[in-house]
Amino acid sequence: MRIRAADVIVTSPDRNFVTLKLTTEDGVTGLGDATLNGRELSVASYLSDHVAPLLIDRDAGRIEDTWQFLYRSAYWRRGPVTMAAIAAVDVALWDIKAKMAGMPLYQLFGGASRNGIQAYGHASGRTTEELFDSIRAHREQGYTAMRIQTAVPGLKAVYGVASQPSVDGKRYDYEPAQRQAFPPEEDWDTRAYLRHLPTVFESVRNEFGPELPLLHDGHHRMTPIQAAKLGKALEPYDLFWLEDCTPAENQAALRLVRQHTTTPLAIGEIFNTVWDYQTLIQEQLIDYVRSAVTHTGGITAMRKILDFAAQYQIKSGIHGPTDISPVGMAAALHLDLAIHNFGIQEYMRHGTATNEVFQQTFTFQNGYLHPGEQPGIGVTLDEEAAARHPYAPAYLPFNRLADGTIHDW
Ligand code: GCO
Ligand code: MG
Repeated sequence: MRIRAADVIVTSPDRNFVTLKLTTEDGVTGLGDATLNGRELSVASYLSDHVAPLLIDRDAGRIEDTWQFLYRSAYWRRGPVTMAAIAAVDVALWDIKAKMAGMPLYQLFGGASRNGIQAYGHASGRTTEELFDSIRAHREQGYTAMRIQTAVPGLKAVYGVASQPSVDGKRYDYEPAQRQAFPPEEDWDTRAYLRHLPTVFESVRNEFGPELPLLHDGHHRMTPIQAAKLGKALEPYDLFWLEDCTPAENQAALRLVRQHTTTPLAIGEIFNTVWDYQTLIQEQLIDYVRSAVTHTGGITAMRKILDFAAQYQIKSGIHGPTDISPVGMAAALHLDLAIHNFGIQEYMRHGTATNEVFQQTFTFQNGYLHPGEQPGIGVTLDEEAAARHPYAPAYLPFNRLADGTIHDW
């Protein structure tokens, strides 16, 4: 079955998304997510200028061969733009293959290994009171695990903390990228954060008890020794994981953190190939793999990373913020359901406009996600609705210290 068309659709319902739609000679379509937050148009160009022309007349069934062709023939390997583009092609081809087989995609991976996929939500607050309200609101929505982020005394705004409860007064979600022409500037002070955070976890445990799985994202801001200190300080509060405690490109840094703390570690949302995990997995320096299907070369590559991790008792924690489109989320859910070494799935729900553009069969009930039983990945794109939301420039923020130095964030 030959590929006849490869269309790149950029749309901005609530936020920007880049989607690849492949159509075969028989009219079967497949979707892939190529959204790279704040750099969306670079992947759209990579796909439409350099990849789409190479796909026409290729056999849609040759997924592994197409992956290897795109990865190796480009000569310039790895990198977020390349790997997001390859991911979109890969997921679209898996979608087509599963539709042709008449099965939901997870069946092609060996079928379900569990009944549902435990998800964690993003509880946050500027104050303890707001944080507690957010935890309660997430519980009402069914979440059984939560990431905890708060403001830090003395800092104006902290990434990952909702700036205010949204209109229904119940959701405390934040949007990673702001629709503005320049990245928003935030301030940062690691010592103030290290002093404050353990007190937040202490009050959450006192209020909500020992059972609720709690996660935290350090967002690459600490040095190895600071991360080690935080991991140790948080041990009494029994975290499910501490995420991105140091800038992730230095894998060896995690050795030092690991020597000092038993707090489980998760890393990898900015990684894009298995090579970024080589030391971390082989030396068992982490507990959870955080890559997104969308940013890591798709399902073909993600399955290999997770199988590698499984040999070392390392589990999945697939990235699922709002900048992963419903197409990228659905792809993750089919993997989550099928693999043995599933850990947890991040799930920040999308807004109404996004759900109108991307119609989904996946469900979220009693804290568990399920990809649904429709053949393929279970997402359709309403192209007329997509056209009503043109691209709008949006940027992630960045950090400066009190003296003006740019810091990791
Ligand atoms: C997370 C993240 C996100 C990312 C965002 C970048 O753990 O969900 O850290 O908030 O920063 O997805 O685009
Ligand atoms: Mg993160």
